[in-house]
Amino acid sequence: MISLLDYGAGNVRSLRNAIQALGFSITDIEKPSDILKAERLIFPGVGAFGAAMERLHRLGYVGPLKEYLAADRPFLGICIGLQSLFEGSEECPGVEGLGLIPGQIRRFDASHLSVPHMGWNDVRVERPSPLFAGYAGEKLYFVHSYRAEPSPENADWRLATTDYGAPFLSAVQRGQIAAVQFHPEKSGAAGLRLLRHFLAGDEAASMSDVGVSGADTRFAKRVIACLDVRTNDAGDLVVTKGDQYDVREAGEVRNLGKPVELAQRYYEEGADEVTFLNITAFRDFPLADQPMLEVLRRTSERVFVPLTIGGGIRSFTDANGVSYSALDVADEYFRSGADKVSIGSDAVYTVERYLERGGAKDGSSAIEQISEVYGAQAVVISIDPRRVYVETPEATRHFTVETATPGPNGERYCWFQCTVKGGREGRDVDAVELAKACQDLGAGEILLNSIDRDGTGAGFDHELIGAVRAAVSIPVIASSGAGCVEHFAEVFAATDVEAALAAGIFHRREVPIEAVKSYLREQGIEIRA
Ligand code: 1PR
Repeated sequence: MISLLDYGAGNVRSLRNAIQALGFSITDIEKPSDILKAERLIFPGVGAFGAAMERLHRLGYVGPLKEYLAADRPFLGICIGLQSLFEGSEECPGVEGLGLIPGQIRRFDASHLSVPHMGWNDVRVERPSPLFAGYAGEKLYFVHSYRAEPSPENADWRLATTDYGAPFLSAVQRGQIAAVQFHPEKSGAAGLRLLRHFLAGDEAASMSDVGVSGADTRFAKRVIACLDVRTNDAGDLVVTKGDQYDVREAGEVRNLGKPVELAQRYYEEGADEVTFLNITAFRDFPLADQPMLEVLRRTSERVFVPLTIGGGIRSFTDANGVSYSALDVADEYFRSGADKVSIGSDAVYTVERYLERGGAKDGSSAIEQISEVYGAQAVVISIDPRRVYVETPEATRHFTVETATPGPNGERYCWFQCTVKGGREGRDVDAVELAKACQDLGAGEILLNSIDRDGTGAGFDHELIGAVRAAVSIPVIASSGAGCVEHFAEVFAATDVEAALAAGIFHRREVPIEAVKSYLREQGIEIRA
């Protein structure tokens, strides 16, 4: 029997799904005394260090947890579950950790790294451990802004390290207590294998089968499959695909398949993440959209890489006059299996107000509220920009680029106008200022579309992507326009984005995900195999 220390802050649905998919059942820790009764305890810490420790204290869990750990009983910490074993964290100065491992958790240096460290990286296993039995050096999925550095004081805990700027502890273990900074539940087959070792209590795994990996660890570029989902005229929820955001052909909504089946296919074909965009959610109340939530639930039971969902994340008052906050909507998406939520139109309105206030935060936005509870890494901003051409940079207050593809009247400059409602309405905000403002408000990643390139197969808009990439330190996903494998290598080389996303070429089976990955590998670009 596996006991799960879910203290009710954040999203552990993915972990529950993974444990159940591996055939184990879970008991929830509901009161302090349950901790000492546990046979095997998993602590999937989520959100911020301070909030996690504060909850543990409030629930009376700290004492029993320390006793459980002091007795060297089977324990697996994940992410904040690893960090909480230390004495404290720069994330919340003054808040005490469990203090089992000496030292402090510190933030990655965002002056020369994208932070959060979000994506697939190698793990250098430094000594044999049954946890890593059979580990063949596969990349594992990380998402965090703070990390523990290896030091002489924690040397006896050090199990694995990973490089991101400098080495950090990606796994620790002493006796029966282990913790990992990556997310095994989101790390595909390799992560599930590791999780199974802990769940099954494979302490006796044959030492000849214990993997110790090589010297270098390398962070991978991500390849993401995107599914635009909406209800067609027959009332079925379908994956569709626009041509510059127009999803109708001969009056009908294009139907490119069933959302759950397609998502599962992409997982099996090697997608590093899967994104669903509920493209008409701006019209309807998303919590009434039960089929979409059901799609998410079913997908998360069989897809073990990160899942993002966007569309309709905003506050809302329903027909009965009951008000829901954007956080309520996001809660429901997370409960249904999302690992990240993506905010489109609402981010544009938020930034308009933020700019009116002269760039001051007031805590009222969906971005701030969701990132406060779930962490910055759970909040993606989906930007839907369209080019606006001008003769000179002085012709607009917006950030312009000199473009290699001049406008219809030969204009040599353009800016990138943010739109809302699926591209239907342009606003007086540009993509660069939007990205910067959203980063300041607490977003953890930018999904950068281009209405001009969407569905054209003409390649990514490097001018747009380069401008946004240079303006923020959070990860950026290039989107719109992928037509062949070369386009992925080109966008990674030209803009240094962390991820590239495509839809049409995958749905129509024109370019399989494996082909993209093998081409990137041939070009010397690091990817997850
Ligand atoms: O505004 O918070 O409700 O979110 C709505 C979300 O739905 C936004 O993320 C917005 O991008 C998306 N959306 C709205 N309308 C459309 C449409 O197509 N009519 N889809 C739409 C945007 C863009 C992509 C697409 C890439 C790659 N889809 O993500 O997948 O352009 O396509 P390609 O590889 O085929 O070129 P809110």
